[in-house]
Amino acid sequence: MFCYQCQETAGGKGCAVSGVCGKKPEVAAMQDLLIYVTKGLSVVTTALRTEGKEISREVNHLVTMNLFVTITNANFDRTAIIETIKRTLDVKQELLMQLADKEALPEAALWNGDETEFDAKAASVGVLATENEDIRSLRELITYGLKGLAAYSKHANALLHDNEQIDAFLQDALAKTLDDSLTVDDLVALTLETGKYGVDGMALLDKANTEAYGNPELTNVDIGVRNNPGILVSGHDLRDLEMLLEQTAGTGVDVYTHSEMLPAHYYPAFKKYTHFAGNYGNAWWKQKEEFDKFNGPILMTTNCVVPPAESYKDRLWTTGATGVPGCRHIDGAYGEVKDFSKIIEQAKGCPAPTQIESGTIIGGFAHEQLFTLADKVVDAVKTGAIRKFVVMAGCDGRQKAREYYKEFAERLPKDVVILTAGCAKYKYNKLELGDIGGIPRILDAGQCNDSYSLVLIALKLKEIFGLDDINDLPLVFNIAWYEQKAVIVLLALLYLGVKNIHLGPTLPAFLSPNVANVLVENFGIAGIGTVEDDLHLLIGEA
Ligand code: FSO
Ligand code: SF4
Repeated sequence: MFCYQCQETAGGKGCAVSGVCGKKPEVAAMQDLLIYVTKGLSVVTTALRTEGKEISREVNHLVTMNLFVTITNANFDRTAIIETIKRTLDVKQELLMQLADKEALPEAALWNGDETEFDAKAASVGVLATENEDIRSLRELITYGLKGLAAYSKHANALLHDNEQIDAFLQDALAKTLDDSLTVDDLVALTLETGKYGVDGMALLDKANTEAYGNPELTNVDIGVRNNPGILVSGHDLRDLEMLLEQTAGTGVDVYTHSEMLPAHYYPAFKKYTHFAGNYGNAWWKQKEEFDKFNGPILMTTNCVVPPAESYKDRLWTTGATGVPGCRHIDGAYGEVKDFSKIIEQAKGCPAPTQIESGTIIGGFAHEQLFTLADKVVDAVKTGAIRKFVVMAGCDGRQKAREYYKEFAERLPKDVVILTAGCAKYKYNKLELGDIGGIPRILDAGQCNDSYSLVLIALKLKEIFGLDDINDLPLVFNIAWYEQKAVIVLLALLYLGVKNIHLGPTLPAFLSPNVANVLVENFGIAGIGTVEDDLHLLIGEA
């Protein structure tokens, strides 16, 4: 196997023996093959569009789901991935029959095989199949961005919002990662275009979420526990959470959020559920310890899943793109109501969660909520009460080096405000950082995809201050990344012209020295240094 798509990749270079995330070579192989056949399918759908034929939503959804399955920490179930490969090949064969011009199709578009051939094929189609390291780097950068875009699209699709342009781009770009005639410059341009669609994808999801559940608002979320049995919902899929809240109402079972599901509490529509108890635990990587103590069932709606300990394996359930061998999976197509009754039955027989924390955390500062505070914020900037904003969005992870982010937040001067989104916030969202004239010093917009809100806020401030360039704002970016959703957020920021982003705790292993140089020279991307140096560099602290 060879995988280097996430920040925790072995030795900062690549997982070649087994994944640091727990992905075994036999699963990695099937993920490589799934990507390959999905790229093949995308060549065919793109060619069909060129011939004026329409591609069905089901096919668009198959592509996004396949990419989502291969995101870090989403799916460890080889059998389920094999079934998905078979289905993708069947769909592709059908579509190939509709294609008039089959000349010049790449091998991926034509390849077909049965299960006995999958492992042999997988061995020749992984990341290292592209020999030129710059082309490989750009192809992977684009593919990872597309995985993130696919994940955000999938959540919008689950709320019955679709955007054919996004799907068409996604498939066209996947197809282009197979095209040997594209140069480094072509691929750099495609990388930025991927960022444009990243913005569109996040906008689509924002619209889907806010139309369904209202605009997030300032909310205090309880982090303690109640006395009833509970179900813990993790991941990013708000529609899954909604269905579970509906089905648990009146059953005596409470529902808690975990990690990236925390922002669900900020949406008005979920506040009516009196059994929606609070948030339990921290970022994804602490789940082994925390799931054990939760005592009740846990539903993983997306990544980040850590292969479970035996002690709670029978309480871990997956749905959507996620899968863990030996854990039960709940199916359900978009628009269908999933049946969570078995999880609820299990919960009824479980003890209440063990309390691990107490108190509340505050959040809900997505675009509309912040716009209502705009006057206050602008005044605070004008009077100098707020010196700077620092965007610290992104992911948390297990590496010690990430302590940097906690320390950076703690040591920020008192006139600096943190804008955050994603699970990165768990490094500092329980610190007492206080407020500036009633404006909390940590403004949490929501999930990683709600980085879109942070962009809207920045654009609004730019307008209010009458600036021509977003980079002239008193705003700096110190972002943490882990998996491929963070890649699409980064590409979206680059597309919007944001410069001098600091990205840590380490730069991606999949950036070749030349590609990294392009990012440094054109966008001023940099890694992180010591807390001391970066406070000086970013905030101007002596
Ligand atoms: Fe975190 Fe995992 Fe949201 Fe990621 S839970 S690491 S960037 O999936 O998607 O922030
Ligand atoms: Fe390694 Fe990350 Fe790939 Fe897992 S997802 S195999 S940890 S690079």
